[in-house]
Amino acid sequence: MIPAPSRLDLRDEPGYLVDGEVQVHGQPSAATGEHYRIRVRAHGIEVDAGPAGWPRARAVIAQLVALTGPTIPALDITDQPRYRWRGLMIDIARHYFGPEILREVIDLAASYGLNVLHLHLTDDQGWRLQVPGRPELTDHSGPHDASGGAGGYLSTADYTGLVRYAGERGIAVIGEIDLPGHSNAALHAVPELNPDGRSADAYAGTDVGFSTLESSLPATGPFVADVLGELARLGGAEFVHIGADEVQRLPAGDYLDFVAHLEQVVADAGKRTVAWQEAAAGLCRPDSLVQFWDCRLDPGPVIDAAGRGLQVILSPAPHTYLDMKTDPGCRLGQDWAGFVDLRASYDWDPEQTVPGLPPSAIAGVEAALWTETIRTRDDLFDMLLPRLAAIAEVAWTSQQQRSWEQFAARVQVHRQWWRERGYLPDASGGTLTA
Ligand code: TNX
Repeated sequence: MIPAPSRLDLRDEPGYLVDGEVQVHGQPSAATGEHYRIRVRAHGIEVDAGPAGWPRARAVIAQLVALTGPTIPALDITDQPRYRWRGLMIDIARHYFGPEILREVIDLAASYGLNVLHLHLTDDQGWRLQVPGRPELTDHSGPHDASGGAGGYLSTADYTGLVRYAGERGIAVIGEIDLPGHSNAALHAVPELNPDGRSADAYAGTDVGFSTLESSLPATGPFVADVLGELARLGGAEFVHIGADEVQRLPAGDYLDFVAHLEQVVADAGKRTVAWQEAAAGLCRPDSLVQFWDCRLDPGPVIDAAGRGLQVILSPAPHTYLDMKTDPGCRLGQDWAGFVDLRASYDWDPEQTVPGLPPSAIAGVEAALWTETIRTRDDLFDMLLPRLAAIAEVAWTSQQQRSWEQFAARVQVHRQWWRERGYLPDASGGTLTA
């Protein structure tokens, strides 16, 4: 047993994570990937990792120190993730959450080995990313939210600051500008995007599907190129998310043509496209990704897209939608996909989620926290925990190595850690012990 350090500085360079009595040494190996090995011995902690494995090893050591108390048992851990896409989506459009809270979210996601933070930046209720050259977007559609309260937006400096902060923790930021639907904030801010040339009213509410851009209007092409181009320029990942969900106001053919156009704009900006499931039949490039979410829809187009070489991210709502209530008494959330309790978020197999989808087409798993009913920082963490830990384990660990009973027992230990880190109020264990 080795005395735990009194101080653990996770910002240090790989190789020396801690000072004091426990040292970490080892060099990044030449192999690619996120694998790592940790050996805790009397003389210190040895880490060996692939180039992307260091943040994972650091997070595990931090967990060990936090959870095992004043001594760390001698042990060996060798691990690598099941899936290469392990994401969390946060909707900052319905209710705005700024850089400070998002950094806390990044820290939490990093603790559980996630590697993608997907930010849903625009929707009917608000536009949350500064776009230089188009100040009207944030001037007119930044200042309010889905409940008529004050909104906010990320400046380009805020955004690139988050990209950097996340990157230091092994997390890529994927921005989403939801097009052509979920676009009332744009239609409100930019009159020329409306067929009658008049600004749409601002929208505070939670309906979906009522707004769309029209590709036939002269202002639409330049608008799309500007906003997607800016997102691509801000960097953070090789991907840009174009949304493309729930468009009820366009004929199917026009919608799919619009998707193909958006995908081309993203490619012209040097990035790969991610789009929600509805867009599957419109995506033409095999390097694009489809994000599955709605188990009620025909999965045929998603399976066909996989047949064309596209990879699929799995966000099945009955398992990964953290805006769903956990039970009828849950004070926050919706229930259109049923109740998503801890077991529902843990006890599922990505390979069984879309019947007919080959396992080789699965890029990974992403949890989603939509914020129609989530207004405060405490609401946010109350819905994230403990279910995010469950989804992280689904994304990280092979099916055979997972056990609901063992996980449920381990989560109890983590609750105290979350309280100590301020994610949960002292008396709370998250949504499930309300
Ligand atoms: C569906 S999932 C939506 C969102 C809502 C969410 C609420 C998806 C791509 N679209 O616009 O916020 O349900 O659960």
